[in-house]
Amino acid sequence: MSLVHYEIRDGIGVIRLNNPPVNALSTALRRDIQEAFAAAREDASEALLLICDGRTFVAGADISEFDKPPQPPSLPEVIEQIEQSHKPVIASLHGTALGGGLELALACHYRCGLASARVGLPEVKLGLLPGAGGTQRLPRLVGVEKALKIISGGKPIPAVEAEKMGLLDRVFDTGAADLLPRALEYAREIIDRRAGPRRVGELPAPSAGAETFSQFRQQLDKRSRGQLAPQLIVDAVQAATEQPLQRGLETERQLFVQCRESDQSHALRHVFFAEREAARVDGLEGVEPRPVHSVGIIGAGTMGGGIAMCFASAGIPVTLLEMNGEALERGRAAIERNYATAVRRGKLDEVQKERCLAAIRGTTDYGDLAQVDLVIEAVFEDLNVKREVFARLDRTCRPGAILASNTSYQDLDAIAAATARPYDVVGLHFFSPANIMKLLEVVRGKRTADDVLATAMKLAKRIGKMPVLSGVCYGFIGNRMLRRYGSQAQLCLIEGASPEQVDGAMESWGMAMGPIAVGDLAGLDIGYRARQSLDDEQKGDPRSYCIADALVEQGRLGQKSGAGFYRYDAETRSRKPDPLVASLIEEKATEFDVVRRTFTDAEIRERLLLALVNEGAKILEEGIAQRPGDIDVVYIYGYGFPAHRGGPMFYADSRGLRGVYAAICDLQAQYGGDCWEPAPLLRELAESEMTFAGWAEGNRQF
Ligand code: T1G
Repeated sequence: MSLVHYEIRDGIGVIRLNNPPVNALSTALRRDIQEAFAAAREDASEALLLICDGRTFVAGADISEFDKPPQPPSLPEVIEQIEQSHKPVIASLHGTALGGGLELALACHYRCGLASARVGLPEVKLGLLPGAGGTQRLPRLVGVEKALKIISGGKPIPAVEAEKMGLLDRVFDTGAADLLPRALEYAREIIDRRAGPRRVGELPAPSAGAETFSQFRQQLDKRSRGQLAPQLIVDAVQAATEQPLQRGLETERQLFVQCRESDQSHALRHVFFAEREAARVDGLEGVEPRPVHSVGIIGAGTMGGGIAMCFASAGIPVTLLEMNGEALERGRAAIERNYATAVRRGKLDEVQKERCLAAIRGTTDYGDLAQVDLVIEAVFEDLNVKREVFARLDRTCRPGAILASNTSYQDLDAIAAATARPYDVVGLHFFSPANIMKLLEVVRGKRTADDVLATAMKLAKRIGKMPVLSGVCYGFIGNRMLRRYGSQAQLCLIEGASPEQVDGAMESWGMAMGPIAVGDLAGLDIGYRARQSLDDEQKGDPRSYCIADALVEQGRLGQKSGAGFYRYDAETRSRKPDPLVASLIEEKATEFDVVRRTFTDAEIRERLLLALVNEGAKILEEGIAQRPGDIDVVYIYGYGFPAHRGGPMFYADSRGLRGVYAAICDLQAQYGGDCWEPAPLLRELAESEMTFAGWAEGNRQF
């Protein structure tokens, strides 16, 4: 059955695409488009209108086809056929016309659409560049500077802004139901004024001096360090200024293939699908979520306030409870400051800010939580405190209300046991700052009901979070792996590396921030306090926390106290090495009889990354995480792992598990300790020449 419907209405040939869910340009759709345009070439239509069914105009090439051999017709062929049409072709946009979708629209002679539509070339987010003329046609329409920013940034542009820059010719401020009639009117207008085809490819080649490109490359070096696609995008756009269209299109194609075959693009395409798969809980298909129309939050501190903002910004009324009026006031003031910052940064306007603030009602009375659909506890990270809160919620909240804990480490089953309704209890582990960080670990207790889980996963998307399911263990997925990673970083310090060498090694590899600086950012006192409630065995190797504890005892808590492992500039918060810390590290090495030595960056990376991989493999085989891709999503969105390296588990697969396993055995022989006890799953996969992804695929088939 064709994915394209064609009919002539008032002398206009309407070509309507219908390839759910996002009209991605699959091989079948490209073929059907080509046939529809061939048929329309000789019929009585005076102009052609390209429009889509469903929620959006074409959202791009079909990403799932990139790992398969290309099938004809290629998108450039289809685009060439459209642009060469002797009848005027009008594209009618709604939803998100992205990537190949926008390139399809650029092949048309005129572009109209809904004011609510957005257009963009997000290929760079997949480690790609526009491969169907975007780097050649866009600069001809909007100029080189704008084209470089749009393509290397990958962000969608609202239709009204696109119209201002000449990317769209007409914008309709109306609803989706009116799009077709308005687009037909616009097509009729073009016919009546005998405007004829207007080919973007025939516009004069854009011009820009060589310094435009060299300056832009320098800017890129800062913000997309080590990434291939942004650099090749500049090459492609520069070709548009130096070569005629056909030659420029060939150059673009070569650069596109180079990106598509790159490890970075494979990694980013893996992340694209892993994010979406992580939101699915195996076995929950068809389970009906419970409705959530109101939320209660306990604790108006940094976390509670940030969580309140997530719901208020999604239009869900919040009752924010604190122990007393003063604490409530402090919490509310912090929320107001955060919203004011968001307005200053253009993330929302004053009206939206006021609407969000009005959605948050403060109280000190538990009784005000009696009717809410969901309560999230974000109180002090102490099991007894949390159990008391849950026992009280159990007595207060209506039957069917979901009781969630934002705990980072405590045993969710022990918290649930404080209530008579453990099936209503779930973990919702937000990451600080909760109103900014996308990751949300949804923790499934032993007795969490399926519909409670389904509610949590759906609600996560509604508040703009990236949900990943975790089982119950110390630290769930992310913090459990972070503990291994952080310990290795500390051991490298006491054994001879400096804080700036450890952080430099990881940041030059692509981590957003090095582990030592991360500790200073979060606050060294958090780990210090958490360790007070652990026995020596639970604390682990004292060499991995003795330096941090000594710093806390000297009042050096990290950025918030102006000094931690580094000294911080009060204004810029930029970090500087501190000789006092270097001496403290030497003292601790002596105290623990550690003979210090020099480190290479490669050795630091090997220890920190393989610690993540080995713990991730243990988390997988214990069933704490559903899939290796889920672990990748956690580490990219919660801990700054470079997306263009795919996440810890994808990185291990791309290295080859035999080599990874052998390296971990070597580290075990050199250092011992349970960190380097190879995960049995890793050994098994290494011996059978498998990957984590292959293992997950096999699991899915059962
Ligand atoms: N190809 C294949 N599947 C896609 C897809 C695509 N381009 N976009 C979305 N899907 C699937 C997605 O996996 C999910 O599947 C479902 O659609 C709903 O997506 C030649 C080379 C359009 C803003 O990068 O940004 O064109 O999980 O959950 O939140 O130069 O999807 O339901 O089975 O994200 O409403 C460029 C990628 C491609 C756009 C909608 N285009 N997509 O968001 O739904 S490369 C993109 C998105 C290219 C050309 C180049 C979003 C969305 P499932 P969803 P959503």
